[in-house]
Amino acid sequence: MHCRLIGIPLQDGASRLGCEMGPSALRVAGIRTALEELGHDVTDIGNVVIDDVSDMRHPNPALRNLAQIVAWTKLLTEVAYRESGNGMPIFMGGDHALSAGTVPGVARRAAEQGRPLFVLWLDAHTDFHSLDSTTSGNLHGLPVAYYTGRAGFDGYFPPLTHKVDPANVCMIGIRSVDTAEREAIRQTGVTVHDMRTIDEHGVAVLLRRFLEQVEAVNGLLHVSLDVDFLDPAIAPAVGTTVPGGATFREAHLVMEMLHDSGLVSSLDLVELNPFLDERGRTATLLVDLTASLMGRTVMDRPTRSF
Ligand code: 5AB
Ligand code: MN
Ligand code: MN
Ligand code: MN
Repeated sequence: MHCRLIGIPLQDGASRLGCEMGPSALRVAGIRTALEELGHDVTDIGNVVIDDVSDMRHPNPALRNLAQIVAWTKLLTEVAYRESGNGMPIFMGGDHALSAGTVPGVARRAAEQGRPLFVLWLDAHTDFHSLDSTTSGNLHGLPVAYYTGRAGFDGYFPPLTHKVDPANVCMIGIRSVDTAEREAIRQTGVTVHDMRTIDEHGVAVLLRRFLEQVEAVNGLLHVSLDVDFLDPAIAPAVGTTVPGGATFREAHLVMEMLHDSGLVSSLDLVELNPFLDERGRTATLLVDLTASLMGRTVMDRPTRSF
């Protein structure tokens, strides 16, 4: 596979500074070598950055860095569209606001290929606020609402040419949902597997069901991995830790099954805040999870097994 590494030093969507160092930490942790060792051919296109922006006003006074995030969204939609035509893009964030650009960009590519796009959202949070409903004002809490076409973004964010059908979005790992998000998400067809559901059924059953759905219609699959999907005990380098997250083996199993499915066409690695890390262990874990997704196994397996 030809992998395209894209650094996105974006931190304006989060309240804590430090995500802009994410791409560097992933490079230092050896993401390129890990992929090359698996036989992939890798191009690192470097970091992309926005130009200076002027202010943008909105009735919600809580909103932070709206003009910046709008500029990132426009830029990243273009970059994601372009790079998804050159191989498999791996978007190295940067905070989760970047998915407001990467997902619409790959959605446009999928539509051109006549294939539906699916999104696997691995996160503690649903990121389903509108510009009006967020009370923190942190725009990394909005991307899913935007790319699925929730109302309230018009006149601020770029008009969506290709929205993702909410029925094609599956969230796993959820354990922190604001009241406004809960109401809004209930009215969509988004599948939300919270941690209790994982405890009761096991992550493999839930993921297999979703992968079968993607495969049945020859879909493309975008995976968005927020560091806070993982339990903070194994992944401390994130500003929004929530206890009770995915374990080391649950996370690797998800990645291994994704690899076996052969369906993944693009990946976000987001919310890594190296300033909060302990000797690079979270960055290293993200690189190892990416390697599992791209084919690293303990033993050869006789058949594919998702
Ligand atoms: B992340 C919260 N819902 O809106 C908000 O880390 C958290 O990209 C958002 O999932 C977390 O501020 C955004 C409380
Ligand atoms: Mn998130
Ligand atoms: Mn999160
Ligand atoms: Mn976060």
